Amino acid sequence: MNFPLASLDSEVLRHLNYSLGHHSKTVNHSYVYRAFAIAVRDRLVSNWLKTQERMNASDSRRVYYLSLEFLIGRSFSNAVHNLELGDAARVVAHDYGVSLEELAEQEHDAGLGNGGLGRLAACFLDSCANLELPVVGYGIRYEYGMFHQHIENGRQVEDPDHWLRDGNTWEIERPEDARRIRFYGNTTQSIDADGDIRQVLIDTHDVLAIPFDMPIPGFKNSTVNTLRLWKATATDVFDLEEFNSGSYTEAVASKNSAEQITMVLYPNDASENGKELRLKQQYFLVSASLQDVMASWVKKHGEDFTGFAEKNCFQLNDTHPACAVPELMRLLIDQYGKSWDDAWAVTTSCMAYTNHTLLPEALERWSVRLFGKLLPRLLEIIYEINRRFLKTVAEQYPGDIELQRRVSLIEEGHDPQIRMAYLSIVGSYSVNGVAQLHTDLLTAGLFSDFYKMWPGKFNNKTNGVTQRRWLAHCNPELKDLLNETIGDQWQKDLSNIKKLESSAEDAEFRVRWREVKHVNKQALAKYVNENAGVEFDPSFLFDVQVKRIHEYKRQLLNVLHCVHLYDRILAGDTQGMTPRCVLIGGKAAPGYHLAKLIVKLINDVASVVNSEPKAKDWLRIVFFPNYRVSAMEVICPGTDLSEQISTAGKEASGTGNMKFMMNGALTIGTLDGANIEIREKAGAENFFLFGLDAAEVKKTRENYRPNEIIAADPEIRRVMELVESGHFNQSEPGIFDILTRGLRDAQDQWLTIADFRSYIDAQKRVSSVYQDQEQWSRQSIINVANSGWFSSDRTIGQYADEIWKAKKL
Ligand code: 26W
Repeated sequence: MNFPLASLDSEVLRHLNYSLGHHSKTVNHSYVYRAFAIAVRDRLVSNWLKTQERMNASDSRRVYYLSLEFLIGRSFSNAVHNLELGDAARVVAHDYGVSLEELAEQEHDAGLGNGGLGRLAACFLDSCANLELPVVGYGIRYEYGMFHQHIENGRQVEDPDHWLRDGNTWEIERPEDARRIRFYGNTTQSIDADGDIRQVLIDTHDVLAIPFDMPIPGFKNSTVNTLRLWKATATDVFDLEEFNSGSYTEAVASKNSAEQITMVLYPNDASENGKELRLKQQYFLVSASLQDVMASWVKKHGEDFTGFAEKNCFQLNDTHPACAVPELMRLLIDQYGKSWDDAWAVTTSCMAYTNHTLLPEALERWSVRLFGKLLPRLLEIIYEINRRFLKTVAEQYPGDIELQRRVSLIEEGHDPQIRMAYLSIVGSYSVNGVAQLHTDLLTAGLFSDFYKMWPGKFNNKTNGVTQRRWLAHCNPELKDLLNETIGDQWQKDLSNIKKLESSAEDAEFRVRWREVKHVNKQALAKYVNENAGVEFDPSFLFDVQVKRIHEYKRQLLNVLHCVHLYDRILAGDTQGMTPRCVLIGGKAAPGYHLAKLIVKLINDVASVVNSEPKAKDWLRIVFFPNYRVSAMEVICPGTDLSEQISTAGKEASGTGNMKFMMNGALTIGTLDGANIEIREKAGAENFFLFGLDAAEVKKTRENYRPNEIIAADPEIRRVMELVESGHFNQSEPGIFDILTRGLRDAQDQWLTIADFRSYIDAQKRVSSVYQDQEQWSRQSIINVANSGWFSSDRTIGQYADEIWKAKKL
């Protein structure tokens, strides 16, 4: 099945004419982009269909990656790159008077995720396609993705992100695969055809799930995998009662309430807010996806599910899709008439769970009351799972009532809660953390009771990122230099990048290395100027922290350091100082007031510093608005110093840290998450370490006296006094008091003041190494040469071998 395609230029013209209805070549860039995108997409279609056939024919186990978030960003240049269409596309674009880069910028980011967890899912899909693994992503097609952020008077303002406004070339609607999702109602018993008692759900409110498929192209191979995103819509059977009572319009309007389910992505990345609509989204995704997978099983194997788990596996991206455990039980028992024991054997052999956070406030719990109202049958099943589980605990550890209370799937209290992480652990055969430290902390802390019961269930899979997006196509200058130096195999297999290491000692190579960085810094400076109106000087050190704004990530520590530099500049103490451009970017959850106040502080410090003539030659600060995937593609190639400064024990892994490393930045960081592994691979001498480690953090909390630290260190004291005096915001006295009081509070969870001195000293080491450009280049090259471990191809290889037991197509 090869569909004949003409040359790219005639295909683009044909789509401009016949798909979009435009005739001239002077049409606007948006239409040219769309014609291009369709022409590129056409080149994926036959391999896409073939990949589906190969998947159906293969007897490998198939994997379904269930995630409420896929932060894929743009697809156009990714597809052009993977199909090796770059040269041809450049020429055709030129005919339309536009560069390929300008065309690419026409595409809206698919911002269907918050941050790390969603972007990881996108990198994983890319790696699965590169490795030709039979993996399908299942997610939600949010009408509105992550909000757009702009800054007004230093504060974050959110605007809706209607990313589908100009259409989405990369999706194909498949109404024939629609699934019915049932909410609310009551459970009752009935007798089935065999005379057996069955639980049935009646009086439900039903919604349809319509799939939209997006192609995920492999790199220079013929594999095109699928990301299937579900959209909610009304069933066309209208509510008869409403209909007959003359409420025709009301009945039609109910369409609206169905479509609400997939209207908007929840923009919280660390605290679950317990909203019913969010639980609806979770169940909607899970039920539609499981029904989809089971329907294709039944088509091939009939209703015998004994071999199902051997051939199918569901990876749960955090607990957001944890309803998959009781939903698979429900489908097997209620729909296909299986016994509890058979259903449980299948379920616990095909579910695997990844945890992405240690923060207690991010651990999902659902009120039993709310859950039982929305999903009454699932609640019954969860109770039964728990009853049986606690019975085995009682048998294994007789008399340990306290243990039973601790591990129960239900947290008792005046408003009992379902613990979704525990449900996921009990229902899965594999539980993993996302960096070695994170996994160690999980098994020793949060999940220790379960680890003692089932040590073999737990494993680590250190995160990774795709070097195709995060090196080859975001940093073409470096790509070319690498290809010339070590060949181009690293794009397929990043372990090859180790060959670069010897070039660190080659002085001519280091000159070229710096030339590449310089070009990227110029591009970043231009981008900063266009988006934030601040001039960055490419001869300064570019010091960057971009990620969600959160107390534990300690953007505050970064700002305090900026204030310290500013204080030194004002005092004329610039001995040994290195001129810096500091860039901070990221979104705060709309309801997270402290995080929003941190954004305001960064902006206010930036505006005072940037308008101080004495600071001009030493320090520029910018808060970069609306940080997103496509912004990172410009930011990471131009970065010298990567800020990874979370309180040790809080950042599960981090993945931005890996993108910066691949692009030649050096890291200043704590012993947290994957920073530890980055430092191990790069060598301690090529990493700027500071701060308490996770064990010390725990110990320090017992007797923490930040005020004494502040009083004893004049430099720190002056920084606090500058902020507290209102120097950075004269018109709103006391506005930052909540922040400074938090820093001085003995209960401060994040120990910012405890790490401040060590951070200042590490930044001094950064400054002095940067002044030796030869040394900086050596260390930068060594970092890149040792970034092979952080390819998501390595991570996915481990998931495939150790958890999924899935084989290459
Ligand atoms: C709405 C509730 C909620 C709660 C937690 C939404 C999202 C979360 C995620 C677990 C937050 C998240 O993105 N975690 C990040 O996952 C990355 C990929 O594993 C890690 O690299 C980051 O360290 C971790 O913070």
